[in-house]
Amino acid sequence: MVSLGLSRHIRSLIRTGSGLMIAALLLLMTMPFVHAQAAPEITIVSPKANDKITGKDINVTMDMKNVDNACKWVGLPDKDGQGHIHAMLDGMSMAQLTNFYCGTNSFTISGLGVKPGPHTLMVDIATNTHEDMDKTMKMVKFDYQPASPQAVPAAKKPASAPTAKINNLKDGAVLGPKFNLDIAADNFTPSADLEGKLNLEGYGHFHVFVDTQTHRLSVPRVQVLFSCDRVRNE
Ligand SMILES: [Cu+2]
Repeated sequence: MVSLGLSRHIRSLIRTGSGLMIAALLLLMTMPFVHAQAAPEITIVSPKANDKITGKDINVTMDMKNVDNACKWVGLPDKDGQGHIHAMLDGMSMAQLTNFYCGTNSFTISGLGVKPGPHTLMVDIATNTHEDMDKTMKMVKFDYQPASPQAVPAAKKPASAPTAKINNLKDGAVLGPKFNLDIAADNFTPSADLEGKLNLEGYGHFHVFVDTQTHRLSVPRVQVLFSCDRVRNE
């Protein structure tokens, strides 16, 4: 009988190394088909290559695929299919990060401190813990020619070292699931428009972390990171 002979043959193969491989193959063939998570993708819709931008600021629109970019995921542990946008102007490091963007496919980069002439915008998708997904990186070169270039303000040398303080939260307060944060700073002017531009004494922005003892961005598992100037500054 052919079938008997075949099964005896398979049994004898299974006793050998090659038989183990066949057994593994048979097991794989009987497993339900599992869809792999489609890779996140980003494309820059505007500006287009070599566009001349004559407005005050740089408006950016993107198309994103296979990523849920809701702001509520930012800072949580990494999860496939979740992430947000990192945008960098004329560089590829944290120093040129104009900001991160979530919950939207468009954003505006302030023209403050951007010199007229050619510039390169890079965008990529970052994981919840702000790790760049290098394979998603896209770039576009454009010509920035505003009617009136915006120079950065004069540096403000602080009288003493800048300090930040949290005004509205007490140690041990029970909060959630959402809470507002009221931060103030002395000897410091927060400016989102200067983010990712050259350092300017007396100016900067806030980073906010929850559930971490570290303030180094390279350390993974930072729970929440926001950077902005939309806080009360007294
Ligand atoms: Cu990020």
